[in-house]
Amino acid sequence: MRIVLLMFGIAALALLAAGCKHSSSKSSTTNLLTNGGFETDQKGWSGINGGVVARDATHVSAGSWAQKLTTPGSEPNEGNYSPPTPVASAASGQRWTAQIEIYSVAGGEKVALYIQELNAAENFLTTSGTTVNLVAGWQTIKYTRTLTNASTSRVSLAVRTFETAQAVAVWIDEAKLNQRP
Ligand SMILES: [Ca+2]
Repeated sequence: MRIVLLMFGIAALALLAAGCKHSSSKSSTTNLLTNGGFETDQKGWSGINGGVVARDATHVSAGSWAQKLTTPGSEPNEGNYSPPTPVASAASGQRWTAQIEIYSVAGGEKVALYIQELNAAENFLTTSGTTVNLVAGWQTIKYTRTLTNASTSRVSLAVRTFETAQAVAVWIDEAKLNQRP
């Protein structure tokens, strides 16, 4: 009887864990970036260097909502960055991939997709990425990096205008961060 009760207890715990929104269950193929689809809100996302982010439904890759990123064009490197907090298991030597769907109305913008390494206090340490000249419509940008900073314990994703000041309005959806084996 004790064994049966114990098994029931384990099953109940497993159900509780499965139903918990903050479950830390992870695998190498799981998207570890929370809220990359913007379906409810854009909690955790921020604009930086004048970049403004807003939940928007004008152009959507999946679901009903995307993020509209607007930059003023005052300087290069205007854009956004993602919430790093849920990705707490990053470490130097690990290989990570960032991926977004991004929409340009007419094309011509030059943007960078970055993986940012942060320490436990969420201070930025190392940023690296890939640059793309956008074409009109939806396109996928993907970037893989092996983390290098010994103090890295978190990663986040960022989209920025690159090299020159550009006033842009683009839409971002299906943002992902995956740890690769
Ligand atoms: Ca979406």
